[in-house]
Amino acid sequence: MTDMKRRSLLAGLAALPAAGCTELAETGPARGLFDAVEGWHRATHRTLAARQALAREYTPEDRSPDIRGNGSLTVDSEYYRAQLANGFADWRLEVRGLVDNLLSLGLDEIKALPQRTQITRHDCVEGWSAIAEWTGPQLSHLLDAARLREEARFIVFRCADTLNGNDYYESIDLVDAYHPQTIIAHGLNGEPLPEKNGAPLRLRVERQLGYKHAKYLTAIEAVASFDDIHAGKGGYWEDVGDYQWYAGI
Ligand SMILES: Nc1nc2c(c(=O)[nH]1)N[C@H]1C(S)=C(S)[C@@H](COP(=O)(O)O)O[C@H]1N2
Ligand SMILES: [Mo]
Repeated sequence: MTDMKRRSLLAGLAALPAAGCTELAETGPARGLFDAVEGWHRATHRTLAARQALAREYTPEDRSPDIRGNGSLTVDSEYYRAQLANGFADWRLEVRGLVDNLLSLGLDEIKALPQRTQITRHDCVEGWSAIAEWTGPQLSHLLDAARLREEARFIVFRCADTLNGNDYYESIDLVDAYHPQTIIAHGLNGEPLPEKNGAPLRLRVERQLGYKHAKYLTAIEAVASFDDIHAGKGGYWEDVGDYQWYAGI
């Protein structure tokens, strides 16, 4: 994605009506159109601003005593078991799909990027919440390094586990992908992620419900649509369980 496109995405569209248009719209029927367009810009800007707002962050004392695991708590594959036993020394995270610069990153490289630490609340639709401290690079750094293409509209997260025989995966749009609290976490409460919570890497996307926070990440994929991915609804639970794709909180 170019800087231009990113800036307009992130700054909103409110600044668009240009001086020339204002003059044309001063009087007559163009006025109504102008008002409508301006109203649309304002509404778009408001929606975007709401989506960019930060999730609440907490203090260390607020942290829950334990972060229970949910969904997959372990990964069966031989590859994963060997990596776990080896401290994930050879684990790779790919950043691929609609990018100009395909990346394959080891944990050390991910830890060498600028890091963000945040204490946030996880909300699972099954009716439990937990507050924890998460650490990792912002997803925006990875996407910028991979140079997202213009056609990219969604970011898909591929995982190492299967649930009921299906690959777990998830996806978010670019507003959430570039949200400052969207990180690829390798740390939980100052320690490496335990297996039950998604070792060695999991998504934290703090303005979304729990099932969007993909664990056991193997790849981050930029796509234009979900049509060719599993059942086409953009995520494991969206495909099999009728959960909404947009799970904003
Ligand atoms: N790969 C993978 N990611 C996943 C799941 C899963 O089963 N597999 N479960 C999801 C659900 S429903 C929730 S609530 C959170 C739970 O995260 P936790 O296990 O760290 O509590 O992970 C989400 N991400
Ligand atoms: Mo969940």
